[in-house]
Amino acid sequence: MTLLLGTTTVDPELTDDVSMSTPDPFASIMSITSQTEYVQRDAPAGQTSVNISFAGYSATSYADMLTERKKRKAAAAAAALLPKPSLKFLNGYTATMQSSDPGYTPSNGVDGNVNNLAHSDGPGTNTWWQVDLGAEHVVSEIKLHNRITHGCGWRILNGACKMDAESGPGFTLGVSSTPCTGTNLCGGTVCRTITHRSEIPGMKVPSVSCPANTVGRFVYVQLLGPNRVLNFGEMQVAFADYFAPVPELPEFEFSW
Ligand SMILES: [Ca+2]
Repeated sequence: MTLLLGTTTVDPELTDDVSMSTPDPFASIMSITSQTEYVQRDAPAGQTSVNISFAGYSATSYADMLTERKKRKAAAAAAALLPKPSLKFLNGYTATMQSSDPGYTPSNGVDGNVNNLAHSDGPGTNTWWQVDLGAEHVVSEIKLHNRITHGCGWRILNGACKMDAESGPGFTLGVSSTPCTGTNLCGGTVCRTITHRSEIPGMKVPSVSCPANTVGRFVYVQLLGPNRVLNFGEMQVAFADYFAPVPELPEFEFSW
């Protein structure tokens, strides 16, 4: 069986009838394709269905694909109308740390208590802590509740609890689609790098805004450079559901 399929200038927005009768899926495809360009494909003998996909979504009919596309656009439109997300405590989310003092687990950074500490197990290089939001989200704001006891909040700028210098290697707050690992710099978007005492008066870290449309699954604090001890009380994050952009025209892929 030889089949001719059109692959360009298809606009499903112009085809509102998603319940079109499709006794023959090939005929359905033919009915929605243009006449401007064709590719020739050979279907296996006896094959009676074709798989259609676009933007990572697979469907067994054009109607399914169109329904999914409309669902995505509606969800994205609804999300755009939601109020700006506010900072949330992250109880229940999973936190991990480059190293952890047994008495101060990474989960102390997301237990809703700004006073108890997540604490690295001694100094490390590019020491990090991160929380896993479970899926990609749009992250708009990060609030790190630093340790402010015994002068040890200054560790977030340099290696020592007591800090005489005005500045140090400092730290970053950021968002990434991939987790921080080893002694590497964490990836993704750095929302802010802080290196100077004046930026954290009284050792208190201000709320940090991320660039518009910052998307990621992991939110992290990372101390830059070697010999760094991380200790802080809690992280709060403002985030919203993420909807992948919907292409203006679907990019069809056909397979048998
Ligand atoms: Ca805590």
